[in-house]
Amino acid sequence: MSARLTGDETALWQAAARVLDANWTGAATVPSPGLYPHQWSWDAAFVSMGLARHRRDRAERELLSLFGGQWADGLLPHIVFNGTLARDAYFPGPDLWHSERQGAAPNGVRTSGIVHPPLHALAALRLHETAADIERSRAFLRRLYPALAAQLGYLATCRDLDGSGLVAICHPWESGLDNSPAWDRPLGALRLPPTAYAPRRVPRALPTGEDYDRYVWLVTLLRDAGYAPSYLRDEHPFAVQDPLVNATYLASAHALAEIAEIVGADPVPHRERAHRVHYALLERLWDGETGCFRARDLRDDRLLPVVTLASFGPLLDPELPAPIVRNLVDLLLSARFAGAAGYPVPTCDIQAPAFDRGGYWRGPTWVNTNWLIWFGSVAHDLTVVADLLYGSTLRLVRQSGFREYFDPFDGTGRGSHDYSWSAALVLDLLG
Ligand code: 9WN
Repeated sequence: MSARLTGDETALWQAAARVLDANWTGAATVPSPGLYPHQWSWDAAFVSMGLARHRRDRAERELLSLFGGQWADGLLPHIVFNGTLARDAYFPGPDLWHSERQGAAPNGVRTSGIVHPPLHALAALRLHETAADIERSRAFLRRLYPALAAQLGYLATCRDLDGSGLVAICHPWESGLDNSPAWDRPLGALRLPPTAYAPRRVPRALPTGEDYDRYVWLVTLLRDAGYAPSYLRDEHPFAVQDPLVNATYLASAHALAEIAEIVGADPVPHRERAHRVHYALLERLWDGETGCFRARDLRDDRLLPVVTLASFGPLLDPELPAPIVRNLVDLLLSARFAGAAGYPVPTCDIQAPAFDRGGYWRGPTWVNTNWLIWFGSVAHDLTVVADLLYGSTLRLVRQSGFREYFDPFDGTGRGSHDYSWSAALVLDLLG
Protein backbone atom coordinates (compact mmCIF):
# COMPACT_ATOMS: atom_id res chain seq x y z
CA MET A 1 0.00 0.00 0.00
CA SER A 2 1.30 3.44 -0.93
CA ALA A 3 2.19 5.72 1.99
CA ARG A 4 0.54 8.73 0.32
CA LEU A 5 -3.04 7.38 0.60
CA THR A 6 -5.57 9.36 2.67
CA GLY A 7 -7.44 7.66 5.53
CA ASP A 8 -10.48 7.13 3.32
CA GLU A 9 -8.35 5.66 0.52
CA THR A 10 -6.58 3.39 2.98
CA ALA A 11 -9.93 1.99 4.14
CA LEU A 12 -10.96 1.39 0.51
CA TRP A 13 -7.60 -0.25 -0.23
CA GLN A 14 -8.00 -2.58 2.75
CA ALA A 15 -11.55 -3.51 1.80
CA ALA A 16 -10.41 -4.36 -1.74
CA ALA A 17 -7.55 -6.48 -0.41
CA ARG A 18 -10.01 -8.37 1.82
CA VAL A 19 -12.13 -9.25 -1.23
CA LEU A 20 -9.10 -10.65 -3.04
CA ASP A 21 -8.08 -12.63 0.06
CA ALA A 22 -11.56 -14.12 0.36
CA ASN A 23 -11.71 -15.06 -3.34
CA TRP A 24 -8.26 -16.73 -3.35
CA THR A 25 -8.61 -20.52 -3.66
CA GLY A 26 -5.00 -21.38 -2.86
CA ALA A 27 -3.91 -21.40 -6.51
CA ALA A 28 -6.02 -18.77 -8.24
CA THR A 29 -8.80 -16.24 -7.71
CA VAL A 30 -12.48 -16.87 -8.47
CA PRO A 31 -14.28 -13.92 -10.10
CA SER A 32 -16.88 -13.91 -7.35
CA PRO A 33 -17.86 -16.25 -4.55
CA GLY A 34 -20.69 -18.57 -5.57
CA LEU A 35 -21.64 -17.52 -9.09
CA TYR A 36 -18.26 -18.01 -10.82
CA PRO A 37 -16.34 -20.78 -9.02
CA HIS A 38 -13.57 -21.40 -11.62
CA GLN A 39 -10.75 -19.28 -13.09
CA TRP A 40 -11.57 -16.98 -16.02
CA SER A 41 -8.92 -15.72 -18.38
CA TRP A 42 -9.31 -11.94 -18.64
CA ASP A 43 -10.41 -11.83 -15.00
CA ALA A 44 -7.04 -13.41 -14.10
CA ALA A 45 -5.19 -10.68 -16.02
CA PHE A 46 -7.07 -7.91 -14.17
CA VAL A 47 -6.81 -9.67 -10.83
CA SER A 48 -3.06 -10.22 -11.16
CA MET A 49 -2.54 -6.47 -11.56
CA GLY A 50 -4.35 -5.86 -8.28
CA LEU A 51 -2.59 -8.72 -6.51
CA ALA A 52 0.72 -7.20 -7.63
CA ARG A 53 0.01 -4.35 -5.19
CA HIS A 54 -1.06 -6.65 -2.37
CA ARG A 55 0.36 -10.20 -2.62
CA ARG A 56 3.05 -10.30 -5.30
CA ASP A 57 3.50 -14.09 -4.90
CA ARG A 58 -0.19 -14.61 -5.64
CA ALA A 59 -0.08 -12.30 -8.66
CA GLU A 60 2.48 -14.60 -10.24
CA ARG A 61 0.62 -17.76 -9.22
CA GLU A 62 -2.60 -16.36 -10.66
CA LEU A 63 -1.05 -16.10 -14.13
CA LEU A 64 0.88 -19.36 -13.88
CA SER A 65 -2.24 -21.20 -12.83
CA LEU A 66 -4.17 -19.80 -15.81
CA PHE A 67 -1.40 -20.70 -18.24
CA GLY A 68 -1.49 -24.21 -16.78
CA GLY A 69 -4.65 -24.55 -18.88
CA GLN A 70 -3.00 -23.45 -22.12
CA TRP A 71 -3.29 -25.81 -25.10
CA ALA A 72 -0.27 -27.04 -27.07
CA ASP A 73 -1.25 -24.84 -30.04
CA GLY A 74 -1.12 -21.76 -27.79
CA LEU A 75 -4.89 -21.37 -27.22
CA LEU A 76 -5.38 -19.85 -23.78
CA PRO A 77 -8.89 -20.96 -22.74
CA HIS A 78 -11.37 -18.49 -21.32
CA ILE A 79 -12.13 -20.82 -18.38
CA VAL A 80 -9.80 -23.15 -16.51
CA PHE A 81 -12.04 -25.42 -14.45
CA ASN A 82 -11.34 -26.23 -10.83
CA GLY A 83 -11.34 -30.04 -10.92
CA THR A 84 -12.12 -30.36 -7.23
CA LEU A 85 -15.64 -28.93 -7.68
CA ALA A 86 -18.82 -30.74 -8.62
CA ARG A 87 -19.19 -30.92 -12.40
CA ASP A 88 -22.39 -28.89 -12.29
CA ALA A 89 -20.95 -26.16 -10.03
CA TYR A 90 -21.28 -23.77 -12.99
CA PHE A 91 -23.06 -24.01 -16.32
CA PRO A 92 -21.56 -24.45 -18.87
CA GLY A 93 -19.11 -26.73 -17.08
CA PRO A 94 -16.37 -29.01 -18.44
CA ASP A 95 -18.83 -31.55 -19.84
CA LEU A 96 -20.05 -29.12 -22.48
CA TRP A 97 -16.56 -28.34 -23.81
CA HIS A 98 -14.94 -31.78 -23.60
CA SER A 99 -11.43 -30.38 -23.75
CA GLU A 100 -10.10 -33.78 -22.65
CA ARG A 101 -11.01 -35.13 -26.11
CA GLN A 102 -8.69 -32.62 -27.79
CA GLY A 103 -5.13 -33.72 -28.39
CA ALA A 104 -3.83 -30.17 -27.90
CA ALA A 105 -5.51 -29.64 -24.51
CA PRO A 106 -3.44 -30.17 -21.36
CA ASN A 107 -3.66 -33.36 -19.34
CA GLY A 108 -5.05 -33.23 -15.84
CA VAL A 109 -6.96 -29.97 -16.16
CA ARG A 110 -10.22 -29.35 -18.02
CA THR A 111 -10.86 -26.10 -19.81
CA SER A 112 -13.20 -24.35 -22.20
CA GLY A 113 -12.15 -24.26 -25.87
CA ILE A 114 -12.49 -20.54 -26.66
CA VAL A 115 -10.40 -17.49 -25.77
CA HIS A 116 -10.84 -14.17 -23.98
CA PRO A 117 -9.41 -10.70 -24.67
CA PRO A 118 -5.62 -11.31 -24.58
CA LEU A 119 -4.59 -8.86 -21.88
CA HIS A 120 -2.03 -11.09 -20.24
CA ALA A 121 1.23 -9.69 -21.64
CA LEU A 122 0.04 -6.22 -20.67
CA ALA A 123 -0.67 -7.52 -17.16
CA ALA A 124 2.70 -9.30 -16.92
CA LEU A 125 4.51 -6.10 -17.89
CA ARG A 126 2.54 -4.12 -15.30
CA LEU A 127 3.57 -6.69 -12.67
CA HIS A 128 7.19 -6.07 -13.66
CA GLU A 129 6.80 -2.30 -13.55
CA THR A 130 5.45 -2.44 -10.00
CA ALA A 131 7.89 -5.11 -8.73
CA ALA A 132 10.10 -4.41 -5.73
CA ASP A 133 12.50 -7.27 -6.52
CA ILE A 134 13.50 -6.74 -10.17
CA GLU A 135 15.66 -9.88 -10.42
CA ARG A 136 12.84 -12.10 -9.25
CA SER A 137 10.45 -10.33 -11.56
CA ARG A 138 12.79 -10.85 -14.52
CA ALA A 139 12.97 -14.57 -13.72
CA PHE A 140 9.16 -14.68 -13.67
CA LEU A 141 8.97 -12.96 -17.06
CA ARG A 142 11.53 -15.41 -18.47
CA ARG A 143 9.28 -18.26 -17.35
CA LEU A 144 6.09 -16.74 -18.75
CA TYR A 145 7.47 -15.31 -22.00
CA PRO A 146 7.15 -18.48 -24.17
CA ALA A 147 3.55 -19.00 -23.03
CA LEU A 148 2.63 -15.37 -23.77
CA ALA A 149 4.29 -15.60 -27.18
CA ALA A 150 2.40 -18.84 -27.91
CA GLN A 151 -0.90 -17.20 -26.86
CA LEU A 152 -0.49 -14.35 -29.36
CA GLY A 153 0.92 -16.81 -31.92
CA TYR A 154 -2.28 -18.88 -31.71
CA LEU A 155 -4.37 -15.78 -32.32
CA ALA A 156 -2.24 -14.71 -35.30
CA THR A 157 -2.26 -18.18 -36.83
CA CYS A 158 -5.76 -19.44 -36.06
CA ARG A 159 -7.91 -16.32 -35.57
CA ASP A 160 -6.76 -13.99 -38.33
CA LEU A 161 -9.56 -15.38 -40.46
CA ASP A 162 -9.34 -12.88 -43.34
CA GLY A 163 -5.57 -12.34 -43.39
CA SER A 164 -6.02 -8.67 -42.39
CA GLY A 165 -3.94 -8.90 -39.21
CA LEU A 166 -7.04 -8.59 -36.99
CA VAL A 167 -8.22 -11.49 -34.87
CA ALA A 168 -11.83 -12.71 -34.95
CA ILE A 169 -13.95 -13.89 -32.07
CA CYS A 170 -16.01 -17.01 -32.76
CA HIS A 171 -18.33 -16.72 -29.76
CA PRO A 172 -19.80 -13.68 -27.93
CA TRP A 173 -18.15 -14.94 -24.71
CA GLU A 174 -14.77 -14.40 -26.35
CA SER A 175 -15.36 -10.64 -26.26
CA GLY A 176 -15.81 -10.68 -22.48
CA LEU A 177 -18.92 -8.53 -23.16
CA ASP A 178 -21.27 -11.50 -23.51
CA ASN A 179 -24.62 -9.96 -24.40
CA SER A 180 -23.36 -6.70 -25.89
CA PRO A 181 -25.97 -5.28 -28.30
CA ALA A 182 -23.20 -5.39 -30.91
CA TRP A 183 -23.80 -9.15 -31.20
CA ASP A 184 -27.58 -8.90 -31.70
CA ARG A 185 -27.37 -8.91 -35.49
CA PRO A 186 -24.94 -11.83 -35.97
CA LEU A 187 -26.71 -13.84 -33.26
CA GLY A 188 -30.10 -13.08 -34.82
CA ALA A 189 -28.83 -14.36 -38.16
CA LEU A 190 -28.07 -17.82 -36.73
CA ARG A 191 -30.42 -20.54 -37.82
CA LEU A 192 -30.82 -22.27 -34.51
CA PRO A 193 -32.21 -25.83 -34.53
CA PRO A 194 -35.50 -26.12 -32.62
CA THR A 195 -33.89 -27.55 -29.50
CA ALA A 196 -33.38 -26.01 -26.09
CA TYR A 197 -29.64 -26.12 -25.55
CA ALA A 198 -29.31 -24.39 -22.23
CA PRO A 199 -30.87 -25.43 -18.94
CA ARG A 200 -33.94 -23.32 -18.21
CA ARG A 201 -32.65 -22.44 -14.80
CA VAL A 202 -29.29 -20.81 -15.40
CA PRO A 203 -28.25 -19.48 -11.97
CA ARG A 204 -28.10 -15.82 -12.93
CA ALA A 205 -30.27 -12.93 -13.97
CA LEU A 206 -29.03 -12.26 -17.50
CA PRO A 207 -28.69 -13.33 -20.23
CA THR A 208 -31.03 -16.31 -20.32
CA GLY A 209 -33.50 -18.07 -22.59
CA GLU A 210 -32.99 -17.77 -26.31
CA ASP A 211 -29.70 -15.92 -26.10
CA TYR A 212 -28.32 -18.62 -23.90
CA ASP A 213 -29.49 -21.29 -26.37
CA ARG A 214 -27.54 -19.51 -29.07
CA TYR A 215 -24.40 -19.34 -26.91
CA VAL A 216 -24.59 -23.02 -26.04
CA TRP A 217 -25.40 -24.07 -29.61
CA LEU A 218 -22.32 -22.18 -30.84
CA VAL A 219 -20.22 -24.10 -28.31
CA THR A 220 -21.58 -27.43 -29.53
CA LEU A 221 -20.62 -26.48 -33.10
CA LEU A 222 -17.09 -25.53 -32.05
CA ARG A 223 -16.69 -28.64 -29.93
CA ASP A 224 -18.02 -31.00 -32.59
CA ALA A 225 -15.58 -29.49 -35.09
CA GLY A 226 -12.72 -30.14 -32.65
CA TYR A 227 -12.10 -26.36 -32.39
CA ALA A 228 -10.29 -26.77 -35.73
CA PRO A 229 -8.83 -23.58 -37.29
CA SER A 230 -10.07 -24.55 -40.79
CA TYR A 231 -13.62 -24.91 -39.43
CA LEU A 232 -13.37 -21.53 -37.71
CA ARG A 233 -12.17 -19.90 -40.90
CA ASP A 234 -14.52 -21.49 -43.42
CA GLU A 235 -17.70 -22.63 -41.69
CA HIS A 236 -18.42 -21.38 -38.20
CA PRO A 237 -21.45 -19.03 -38.39
CA PHE A 238 -20.23 -16.47 -35.82
CA ALA A 239 -17.02 -14.63 -36.71
CA VAL A 240 -16.59 -10.99 -35.72
CA GLN A 241 -13.63 -8.60 -35.50
CA ASP A 242 -14.15 -6.52 -32.38
CA PRO A 243 -12.26 -3.26 -31.73
CA LEU A 244 -11.79 -3.88 -27.99
CA VAL A 245 -10.50 -7.44 -28.41
CA ASN A 246 -8.13 -6.31 -31.14
CA ALA A 247 -6.96 -3.34 -29.09
CA THR A 248 -6.04 -5.65 -26.21
CA TYR A 249 -4.23 -7.88 -28.74
CA LEU A 250 -2.31 -4.86 -30.04
CA ALA A 251 -1.46 -3.61 -26.54
CA SER A 252 -0.25 -7.06 -25.51
CA ALA A 253 1.89 -7.34 -28.66
CA HIS A 254 3.60 -4.06 -27.67
CA ALA A 255 3.95 -5.28 -24.08
CA LEU A 256 5.41 -8.57 -25.30
CA ALA A 257 8.01 -6.67 -27.33
CA GLU A 258 9.08 -4.93 -24.11
CA ILE A 259 9.10 -8.22 -22.23
CA ALA A 260 11.21 -9.76 -25.02
CA GLU A 261 13.78 -7.01 -24.50
CA ILE A 262 13.80 -7.62 -20.74
CA VAL A 263 14.36 -11.38 -21.13
CA GLY A 264 16.86 -11.09 -24.01
CA ALA A 265 14.53 -12.31 -26.79
CA ASP A 266 13.76 -10.68 -30.15
CA PRO A 267 11.15 -7.90 -29.82
CA VAL A 268 10.85 -7.21 -33.56
CA PRO A 269 8.16 -9.79 -34.51
CA HIS A 270 5.92 -8.54 -31.69
CA ARG A 271 6.31 -4.90 -32.77
CA GLU A 272 5.60 -5.84 -36.36
CA ARG A 273 2.44 -7.62 -35.26
CA ALA A 274 1.30 -4.58 -33.27
CA HIS A 275 1.86 -2.33 -36.29
CA ARG A 276 -0.18 -4.64 -38.53
CA VAL A 277 -3.05 -4.57 -36.09
CA HIS A 278 -2.74 -0.77 -35.85
CA TYR A 279 -3.22 -0.35 -39.62
CA ALA A 280 -5.92 -3.01 -39.85
CA LEU A 281 -7.93 -1.40 -37.02
CA LEU A 282 -7.96 1.87 -38.94
CA GLU A 283 -8.69 0.29 -42.27
CA ARG A 284 -11.26 -2.31 -41.26
CA LEU A 285 -12.97 -1.07 -38.08
CA TRP A 286 -12.82 2.75 -38.14
CA ASP A 287 -16.05 4.30 -39.39
CA GLY A 288 -14.95 7.79 -40.48
CA GLU A 289 -18.50 8.88 -41.28
CA THR A 290 -19.74 8.51 -37.73
CA GLY A 291 -16.39 8.95 -35.99
CA CYS A 292 -16.19 5.68 -34.07
CA PHE A 293 -14.83 2.14 -34.20
CA ARG A 294 -17.34 -0.63 -34.84
CA ALA A 295 -17.11 -4.40 -34.91
CA ARG A 296 -17.12 -6.10 -38.33
CA ASP A 297 -19.16 -9.21 -39.04
CA LEU A 298 -16.89 -11.38 -41.18
CA ARG A 299 -19.81 -13.49 -42.40
CA ASP A 300 -21.30 -10.60 -44.38
CA ASP A 301 -18.29 -8.25 -44.26
CA ARG A 302 -20.33 -5.37 -42.81
CA LEU A 303 -19.72 -3.14 -39.81
CA LEU A 304 -22.20 -3.77 -37.00
CA PRO A 305 -24.57 -0.88 -36.29
CA VAL A 306 -24.55 -0.48 -32.48
CA VAL A 307 -21.85 1.70 -30.92
CA THR A 308 -20.62 0.32 -27.61
CA LEU A 309 -17.71 1.10 -25.30
CA ALA A 310 -15.62 -1.27 -27.46
CA SER A 311 -15.30 1.78 -29.71
CA PHE A 312 -12.92 3.31 -27.12
CA GLY A 313 -10.73 0.18 -26.95
CA PRO A 314 -8.27 1.47 -29.59
CA LEU A 315 -7.17 4.16 -27.11
CA LEU A 316 -4.92 1.29 -25.98
CA ASP A 317 -2.99 1.83 -29.24
CA PRO A 318 -0.14 4.23 -28.43
CA GLU A 319 0.08 5.20 -32.11
CA LEU A 320 -3.58 6.03 -32.66
CA PRO A 321 -3.61 9.18 -34.86
CA ALA A 322 -4.45 12.42 -33.02
CA PRO A 323 -7.60 13.28 -35.06
CA ILE A 324 -9.05 9.86 -34.22
CA VAL A 325 -8.19 10.24 -30.56
CA ARG A 326 -10.04 13.60 -30.62
CA ASN A 327 -13.08 11.99 -32.25
CA LEU A 328 -13.17 9.30 -29.57
CA VAL A 329 -12.85 11.85 -26.77
CA ASP A 330 -15.75 13.88 -28.24
CA LEU A 331 -17.88 10.73 -28.44
CA LEU A 332 -16.94 9.65 -24.92
CA LEU A 333 -17.82 13.03 -23.42
CA SER A 334 -21.01 13.43 -25.46
CA ALA A 335 -24.56 12.76 -24.27
CA ARG A 336 -24.26 9.29 -25.82
CA PHE A 337 -21.77 8.19 -23.13
CA ALA A 338 -20.21 10.15 -20.23
CA GLY A 339 -22.17 13.35 -20.93
CA ALA A 340 -25.44 11.75 -19.82
CA ALA A 341 -24.16 9.13 -17.38
CA GLY A 342 -23.34 10.24 -13.85
CA TYR A 343 -21.13 7.16 -13.56
CA PRO A 344 -19.45 6.57 -16.93
CA VAL A 345 -18.67 4.63 -19.08
CA PRO A 346 -21.96 2.87 -19.96
CA THR A 347 -21.43 -0.29 -22.01
CA CYS A 348 -23.70 0.93 -24.81
CA ASP A 349 -24.55 4.23 -26.49
CA ILE A 350 -27.29 5.64 -24.23
CA GLN A 351 -29.22 6.90 -27.26
CA ALA A 352 -29.27 3.48 -28.98
CA PRO A 353 -32.62 1.63 -28.83
CA ALA A 354 -30.76 -1.42 -27.43
CA PHE A 355 -29.44 0.50 -24.40
CA ASP A 356 -30.65 -1.04 -21.12
CA ARG A 357 -29.38 0.59 -17.93
CA GLY A 358 -29.67 -2.67 -15.93
CA GLY A 359 -28.94 -5.12 -18.74
CA TYR A 360 -25.54 -6.61 -17.89
CA TRP A 361 -23.33 -5.70 -20.91
CA ARG A 362 -26.14 -3.69 -22.56
CA GLY A 363 -25.87 -0.48 -20.52
CA PRO A 364 -24.27 -0.69 -17.06
CA THR A 365 -20.84 0.62 -16.10
CA TRP A 366 -18.13 -1.88 -15.25
CA VAL A 367 -14.86 -1.32 -13.36
CA ASN A 368 -12.74 -3.38 -15.76
CA THR A 369 -13.81 -1.56 -18.92
CA ASN A 370 -13.40 1.77 -17.13
CA TRP A 371 -9.90 0.70 -16.18
CA LEU A 372 -9.02 -0.14 -19.79
CA ILE A 373 -10.27 3.23 -21.08
CA TRP A 374 -8.55 5.01 -18.17
CA PHE A 375 -5.28 3.19 -18.95
CA GLY A 376 -5.49 4.17 -22.65
CA SER A 377 -6.35 7.77 -21.75
CA VAL A 378 -3.32 8.07 -19.45
CA ALA A 379 -1.05 6.84 -22.27
CA HIS A 380 -2.47 9.53 -24.59
CA ASP A 381 -2.20 12.27 -21.91
CA LEU A 382 -5.97 12.74 -21.95
CA THR A 383 -6.04 14.16 -18.46
CA VAL A 384 -9.71 15.20 -18.48
CA VAL A 385 -10.93 11.72 -19.48
CA ALA A 386 -8.44 9.91 -17.24
CA ASP A 387 -9.39 12.01 -14.19
CA LEU A 388 -13.09 11.60 -14.92
CA LEU A 389 -12.82 7.80 -15.07
CA TYR A 390 -10.49 7.57 -12.09
CA GLY A 391 -12.84 9.67 -9.94
CA SER A 392 -16.11 8.10 -11.06
CA THR A 393 -14.82 4.52 -10.71
CA LEU A 394 -13.69 5.14 -7.14
CA ARG A 395 -17.02 6.88 -6.44
CA LEU A 396 -18.87 3.77 -7.68
CA VAL A 397 -17.15 1.37 -5.32
CA ARG A 398 -17.28 3.77 -2.38
CA GLN A 399 -21.02 4.18 -2.87
CA SER A 400 -21.99 0.61 -3.78
CA GLY A 401 -19.11 -1.73 -2.92
CA PHE A 402 -17.13 -4.05 -5.20
CA ARG A 403 -20.14 -5.06 -7.26
CA GLU A 404 -20.05 -6.83 -10.61
CA TYR A 405 -21.57 -3.87 -12.50
CA PHE A 406 -23.35 -0.59 -11.80
CA ASP A 407 -26.22 1.56 -12.96
CA PRO A 408 -24.60 4.26 -15.14
CA PHE A 409 -27.00 7.00 -13.99
CA ASP A 410 -27.15 6.61 -10.21
CA GLY A 411 -24.34 4.16 -9.46
CA THR A 412 -26.57 1.47 -7.91
CA GLY A 413 -24.60 -1.78 -7.60
CA ARG A 414 -25.87 -4.82 -9.52
CA GLY A 415 -24.95 -8.48 -10.04
CA SER A 416 -22.51 -10.28 -7.75
CA HIS A 417 -21.04 -8.79 -4.60
CA ASP A 418 -17.29 -8.88 -3.83
CA TYR A 419 -16.34 -9.15 -7.48
CA SER A 420 -12.64 -9.78 -7.84
CA TRP A 421 -11.73 -7.51 -10.74
CA SER A 422 -13.66 -4.59 -9.22
CA ALA A 423 -11.50 -4.95 -6.09
CA ALA A 424 -8.25 -5.68 -7.92
CA LEU A 425 -8.44 -2.73 -10.26
CA VAL A 426 -9.19 -0.38 -7.41
CA LEU A 427 -5.89 -1.52 -5.87
CA ASP A 428 -4.19 -0.77 -9.18
CA LEU A 429 -5.87 2.66 -9.45
CA LEU A 430 -4.90 3.59 -5.89
CA GLY A 431 -1.36 2.44 -6.72
C1 9WN B 1 -19.17 -16.59 -19.45
C2 9WN B 1 -16.31 -14.21 -15.20
C3 9WN B 1 -16.96 -13.92 -16.54
C4 9WN B 1 -16.36 -12.66 -17.20
C5 9WN B 1 -17.17 -12.21 -18.42
C6 9WN B 1 -18.63 -12.10 -18.00
C7 9WN B 1 -19.14 -13.42 -17.43
C8 9WN B 1 -19.44 -15.77 -18.17
C9 9WN B 1 -20.92 -15.90 -17.80
O1 9WN B 1 -18.36 -13.78 -16.31
O2 9WN B 1 -19.05 -14.41 -18.45
O3 9WN B 1 -17.81 -16.69 -19.67
O4 9WN B 1 -21.26 -16.88 -17.15
O5 9WN B 1 -21.71 -15.03 -18.20
O6 9WN B 1 -19.41 -11.69 -19.09
O7 9WN B 1 -16.67 -10.99 -18.92
O8 9WN B 1 -15.06 -12.90 -17.59
O9 9WN B 1 -16.22 -13.05 -14.41
